[in-house]
Amino acid sequence: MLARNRALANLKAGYLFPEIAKRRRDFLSKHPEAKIISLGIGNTTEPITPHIDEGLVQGARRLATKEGYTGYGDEQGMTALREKIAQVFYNSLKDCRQISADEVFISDGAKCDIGRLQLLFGASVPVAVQDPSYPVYVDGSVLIGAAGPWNGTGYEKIQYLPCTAENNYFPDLNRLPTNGLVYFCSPNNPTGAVATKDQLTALVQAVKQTGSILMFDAAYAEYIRSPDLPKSIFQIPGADTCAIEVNSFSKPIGFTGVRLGWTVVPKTLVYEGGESVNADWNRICTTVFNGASNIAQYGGLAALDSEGLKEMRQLTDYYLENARLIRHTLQNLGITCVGGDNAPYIWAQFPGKTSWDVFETILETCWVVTTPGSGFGPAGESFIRFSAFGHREELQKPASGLNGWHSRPSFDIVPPF
Ligand code: PL4
Repeated sequence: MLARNRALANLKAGYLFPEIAKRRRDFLSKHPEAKIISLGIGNTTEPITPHIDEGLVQGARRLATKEGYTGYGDEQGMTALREKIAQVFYNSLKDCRQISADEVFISDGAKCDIGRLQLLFGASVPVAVQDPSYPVYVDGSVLIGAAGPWNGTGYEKIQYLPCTAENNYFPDLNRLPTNGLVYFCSPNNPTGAVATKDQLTALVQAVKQTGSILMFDAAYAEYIRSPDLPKSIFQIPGADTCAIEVNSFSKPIGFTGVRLGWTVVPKTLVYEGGESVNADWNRICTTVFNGASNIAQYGGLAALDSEGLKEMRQLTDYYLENARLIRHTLQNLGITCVGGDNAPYIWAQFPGKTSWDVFETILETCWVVTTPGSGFGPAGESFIRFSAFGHREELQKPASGLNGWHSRPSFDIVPPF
């Protein structure tokens, strides 16, 4: 009988987000009367805005005409969309390295790209991640064999880079691996921290000095409101010779279900032997990916004209206002938290408790689903992530306290939160 892929056996328990969904279902089966508020999985809740929706509708209508019908498209995406992404998200940014359309690869989302990008580097690459971080970086590394089994505190061979209150959620760059792959996410999921230009400059220099490649996840860049904070790694000098950027339409325009993202692989990025990473990524995309949905790409094009960009701004403003309300509520309860000003996540600390215990308490007493910080890495223990993706009316009953989020006992009767 065929043996199981050993890498799969190395994965600890289930993937974080289905586990949260399961606990929510279990709670509801015991308490069908509960009106759950979901601030757990970072899943958008507001409708797709009218102009962008019209882009999708027109894209679908075209397919019903002889002139407009298209079947398989280019695996790399529509040229018009690649050009528009380069122009809107990079070439119009202050100090950004100019990006050409053939450095932009359209995809069905950042998560899928992160999985496929690991094929570029294989099983023998040393991997470093911010701790805490989006679980796909680590779980994907385990799947490809670049990480060993769980040893009780972390996966073997993964270099965890703690990001804590003590280092202001920016890691010690002396701990980067040599000739390795370094995952970095800013605005950060889950802490909400956004790296400054100086911090990213130091990161790029350290990555270059160690001969590594930086995998920069900018999925939340459109939540940045402070004008001095970089939205792309390509605003940092030298990044075009050491970095790849993944990004997504999920969070800025609610395409979590529609599925559309992109990756920028500069043509100036080469391996040790001088071979082009862009050419290899093109080879991988054309081999194991068949292109993003053409309807989704028409929606993406609509999102990048002036009306679409206005809607993107309004939608991200909406979730940022949710974040402000959540953070205000938590702070009024005396809970220490960060994030939420340039990111849709609030990172709240519950000293002396385990994340899963706090998760259960909040669920049972407040009917609020959150995400336990320990699910993002060892340094996330005793933290809870609150997502700002939710309906405003649920957060505003009243906005003065978590006891307004439901009709049952509340946080403030569960000391010592
Ligand atoms: C739940 C840093 C959320 N089932 O939608 P995509 O694939 O373009 O983007 C996924 C993604 C990429 N990079 C970062 C992210 O935070 C996310 C989405 N993360 C979360 O709650 O942390 C959704 C998670 C989804 C998943 O597993 O991604």
